[in-house]
Amino acid sequence: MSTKRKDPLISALIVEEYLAKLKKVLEVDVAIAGAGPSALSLAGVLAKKGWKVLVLEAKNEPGGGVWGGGMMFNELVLEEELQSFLEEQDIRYTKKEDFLVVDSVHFASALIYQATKAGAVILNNVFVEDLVMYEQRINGVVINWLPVIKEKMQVDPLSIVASYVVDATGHPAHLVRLLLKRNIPVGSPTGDIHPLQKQDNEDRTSAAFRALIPQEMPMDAENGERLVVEHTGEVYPGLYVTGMAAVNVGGAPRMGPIFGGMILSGLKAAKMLEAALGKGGSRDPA
Ligand code: 48F
Repeated sequence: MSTKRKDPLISALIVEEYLAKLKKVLEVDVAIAGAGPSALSLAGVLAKKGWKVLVLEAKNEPGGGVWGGGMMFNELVLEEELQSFLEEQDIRYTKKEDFLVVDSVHFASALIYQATKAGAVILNNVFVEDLVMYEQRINGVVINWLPVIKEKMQVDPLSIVASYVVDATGHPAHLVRLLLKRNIPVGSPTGDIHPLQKQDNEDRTSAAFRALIPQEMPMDAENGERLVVEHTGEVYPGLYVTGMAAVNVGGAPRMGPIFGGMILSGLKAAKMLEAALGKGGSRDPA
């Protein structure tokens, strides 16, 4: 048996592999902020088609709002039309009425597994703190460790260059908010300017403006599920929104523990991005 200590070797293996992985994703086709259900379905589809996809998740666990089901009863509901999606992802479900019911832990882990198996890279504990912008177009993200942000440490970030960036940060719509804060006009995919920016006399230093007043309305699952898909799309050159971020930009009711709309939003974003990427060509297809 070797007398060499295992501990430094274990550390070296981790450092080497992580740095190699990080180096590979410094330039990607699509960088997605947030790893909720819309991001994971989007990442899975694009990665499967050979695009280089990076998902950046602030928390330790990817999956966003999926894990807790409805009020911690860890089951979720999806519309019947998601049956083929669940089958493709190898997710077990129970069919009841017009709905499909899934175990939320099984659902979250399957989405993560399928996206990473397809080749998407997920970096967790990484917070997207800003955007890269070249000539009036979003061209990447600025990242830092979540603890650096939480502790308000004065540590400069690193940048990732991407052909397209997706705001999948859910309720905060963090990337869109970064533009609004700087008074950069953000449209909704349906063509409207964000309501906050329509107000000529808006006090742009007000807390409300800085917080980006959520456009999320009280619960109405039926309309929420339809509108989250409708509001999915490009809101600024190079920047797309999906999932609850799209709801908060376009305006729609919340929908609670029904998740078909999130998946359909991710799949719609995948289709749009694929068309856009096809025109520009991949930086480095897998
Ligand atoms: O909110 P979230 O699950 O995203 P989603 O795809 O799905 C929404 C549903 O889960 C649910 C719902 C359905 O009725 O309302 O809420 O829109 O996940 C968003 C993820 O983004 C991460 C956050 O930790 C979460 O996992 N996130 C938020 N801001 C950042 C971020 C950031 N600046 N950088 C990196 N990750």
